[in-house]
Formats: sequence, structure tokens, C-alpha cells
Amino acid sequence: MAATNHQTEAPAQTEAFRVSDEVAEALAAGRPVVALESTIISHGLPRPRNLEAAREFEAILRDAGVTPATIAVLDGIPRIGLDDEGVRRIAEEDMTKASVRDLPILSAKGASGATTVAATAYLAGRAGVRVFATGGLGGVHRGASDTFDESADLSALALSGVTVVSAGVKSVLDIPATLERLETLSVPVVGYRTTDFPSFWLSTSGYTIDWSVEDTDEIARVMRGQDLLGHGQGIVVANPLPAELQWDPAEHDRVLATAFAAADAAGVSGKAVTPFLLGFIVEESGGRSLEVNLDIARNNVRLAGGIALSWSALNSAAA
Ligand code: PSU
Ligand code: MN
Repeated sequence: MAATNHQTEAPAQTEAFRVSDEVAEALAAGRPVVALESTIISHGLPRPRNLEAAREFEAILRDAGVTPATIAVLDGIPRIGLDDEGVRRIAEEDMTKASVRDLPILSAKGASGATTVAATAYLAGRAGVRVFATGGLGGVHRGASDTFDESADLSALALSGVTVVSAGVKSVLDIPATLERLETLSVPVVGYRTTDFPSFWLSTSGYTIDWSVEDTDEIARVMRGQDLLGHGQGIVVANPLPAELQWDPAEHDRVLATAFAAADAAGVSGKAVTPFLLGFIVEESGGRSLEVNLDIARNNVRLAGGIALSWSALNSAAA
């Protein structure tokens, strides 16, 4: 049958995803690897700081002896581990924000996308990367009982088998509802040296979680326990910034109230809500929220690196 133009132009779809050589070698040798998401770079941080940040997160891991695996979809192919050019593209190109459900569509179209926590955790899990660092998780939005707006981060995490380090969820979300949903989805939530769930820019939220873990070896043992039970859920590690580095709470509350009003006035909804609020908050805080945001991400990347080292050590001791 003669191919139509449409068919001949379609990209070849031969790969589910592509793991970089560096990441594949590290995984095969049982060396530590940490996944990094790309939506935080493309939609969560302003240019040009986002490119600097993407490079810095990778450098923090390399300095600790951990292989970074930044994840994004480039030209239809999910990549686990990017080269310099790939990192530049996620920071500088206007890419769609891609959740798990967008992956097959990007594949069909040969299009690029920056992966959310949901899509990153999904792909990391498929590739065998067990530890993932992000800034803040998506969760249940305020007003979700009317809008049904709950991030796919929660359901995707529940299926990923990946340990995600975050500074909790932003107070733009409904924090207690998010914690309830994580309970329903049977996702273990542990605080790093705390039982006070952090709210991203602030080190506390006033909502208590059941468990705290004391060091990265203990987190690796939780992962082991999960594997022994054959329980495929991911694990949420909530890692608050030290209190002296958090955003000033009064300023935080003022800016957030303004941001909600602006989102309302602009009529944003759906997947545009999170990027709108984040962008607005950076502007309105005169960049202060951005500095705290970067401190949070660095802090999470460092802890994730430590967990990956502990995980690798635990498994080589067992081998
Ligand atoms: N929360 C943040 N910073 C972010 C995001 C969430 O504090 O950059 C991004 C992450 O990529 C997350 C996504 O996976 O937003 C969630 O979007 P949504 O609420 O549309 O699922
Ligand atoms: Mn949503």
C-alpha cells in the first residue's frame, strides 16, 4: 500500500525510552544514580537562572560521586540522562509540560516535553533509577472538591517504586488533603529528621506525619523493606529547609494571597495553574521566593545523592 505523505513524515517509533550511556553504565554497575525532573527547569524557574540551576543540580550529584539522570522527552523520545545540549534545550526551548498521559502523544508527534514529577518518576522507575530529587510535589489543589484538580504526581508516584525527595508541597495546595490522598494510595511518607511536614518555602506546615527517618541508611532500609514486601509504591521523603533559610512567613502569606487573587482574576485553570502561581510568586516577591526555591532544590538534590549512595552500598553489601 502506498504510504501517504502523512505516514512518511511520521517519525519512527522504535524506542520506549533512551538511557544515556553514562546512566546505563552506572546502573549496570550498581553505582548511585539520581533522577532529576525537567518541568522545574522549563516551567518552574525563570530563564536564564533555570539553565544555571539545571547544571548546578547535576554538578552537586557528580561532586558527591553520584550520576545525574535528568529526564525529559526530546523529539518524541523520553531520555533518561541528558547531555549538555539536552540540558540546554529543556532550559531554553518552549516545551510543553508533560505528564504521564502525554508521553505516547509526544512519541507519535516526535515532539519534546519537560517531564513533571509524575512523568519523571514513571520513566525513572521504568529505567531502574530508584531515587529522584525534585523541589516540591504536586498535590491536591485548594477547591479540588469542586474542580477535581489533583496532580497526577500522586497517582504516578504510587506506581513508580521510586523514592522522591521533596520539600513537601507548596502551601498553594491543600496540604492536609494531599497527605490524605498519599495515605489512600498507600505511599509511605517519611520526614527527614522531622515529623512536621514541610510546606516548601516554609520549613513547617503545622501538619504532622507519622514517621521521621534519621539518616540516609535508614531510608535505604525502608526501600529494601518495600522491595521485600513486593510493594511497588514510591516513597516520599519530606526534606525541610533549615528554619533559618526558609522564606519569611509573613511575606510568604502576603504574596500567596495576592497570587490566588491574580489566578482568579486571570481565570487560569488545569495544568496552567501551577506554572502561573509559581511565576507570579517569583515576580511579586522580588525574586526572594526564587532564592529560597533554589536552596530547597539544592538541599533535596544533596539528600537524594546521599540516599542513592546508601542504596547502592546496601545492595553491594547484600550482593
Ligand atoms: N511544584 C513545585 N514546583 C514545580 C512543580 C510543582 O513546587 O515546578 C511542577 C512539578 O513538575 C510537578 C508539577 O510535577 O508542577 C505538577 O503540576 P500539576 O499540578 O499540574 O500536576
Ligand atoms: Mn492539575
